[in-house]
Amino acid sequence: MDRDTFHALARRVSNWGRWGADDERGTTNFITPDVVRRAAACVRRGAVFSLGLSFGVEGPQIGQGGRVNPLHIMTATDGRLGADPDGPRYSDDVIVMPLQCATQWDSLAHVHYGGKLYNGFPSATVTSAGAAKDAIDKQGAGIVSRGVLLDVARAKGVDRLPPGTVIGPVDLEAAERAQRVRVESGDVLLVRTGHLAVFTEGGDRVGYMRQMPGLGVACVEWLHAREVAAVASDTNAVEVIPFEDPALPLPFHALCIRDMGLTLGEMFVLDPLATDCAADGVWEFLFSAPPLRVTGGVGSPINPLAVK
Ligand code: UVW
Repeated sequence: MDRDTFHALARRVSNWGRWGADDERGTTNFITPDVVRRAAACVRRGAVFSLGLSFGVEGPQIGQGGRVNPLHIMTATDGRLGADPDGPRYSDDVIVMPLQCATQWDSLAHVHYGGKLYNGFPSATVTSAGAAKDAIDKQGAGIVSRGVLLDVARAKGVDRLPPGTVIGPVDLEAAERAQRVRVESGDVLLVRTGHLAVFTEGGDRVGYMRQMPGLGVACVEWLHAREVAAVASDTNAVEVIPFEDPALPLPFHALCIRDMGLTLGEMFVLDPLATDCAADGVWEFLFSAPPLRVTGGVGSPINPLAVK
């Protein structure tokens, strides 16, 4: 994709100013009280699914770009509080971890280009002190909405999509038809590729982290038209890697995060939920994944929940 085509697409999907000049939340503004009420009505059986990886040394990171797995340190074990040896005791711990190391949200300050973040804030507002604009704590009121899972791998009749598979709007719509569900304004869209099993079942961290199936650039306008509030997948990038055009790295991140103000969720555990949805034919649920309110954070670890 040449520079002019990219910039024309960026202008078509831009949400800058849509929710005011000061907005730092972007498309989560589509999650209105009506959307939340509709999401709550999706809870019928009381079945709860955790969509998060555990945060520990067993995580998927390979050290690329300084991203390591969490280091969990006990700062107190069997700590005594008083003179009585049989009295109450306590344990404490510390965790040192990249906010991007496992299941996570990208904030709207995570990716930028042309010197601007989402809604036109200068990229220089992200400093060694953190992001003064578009940080993850600005999403503190959410993210809770109706979740819709599109199992693209299942719709294509495979367990896993091979790395490098480009998912287009036609694939999302084929999954919608197969599952009899439609992604609507304010929904959180979860896209299953099956790729997480490369790590969780195959134990291949490098194979999981370096190449993956994912959404192609053509999906950006589709997500914009459907007014999706957030999109997440079971891969490390949501978008396809290798990139569709080797000369244009992270195009989907750039257009979604910086132009649309669309938060991306990565490394979601979707297989158990997908199995359940395939069994009962219900692909919508109450979705809740509040980010940690990390002041100035450009991302947040999460344990997303789907409730059916
Ligand atoms: C980058 O690699 C910059 O982003 P992400 O971890 O969101 O894929």
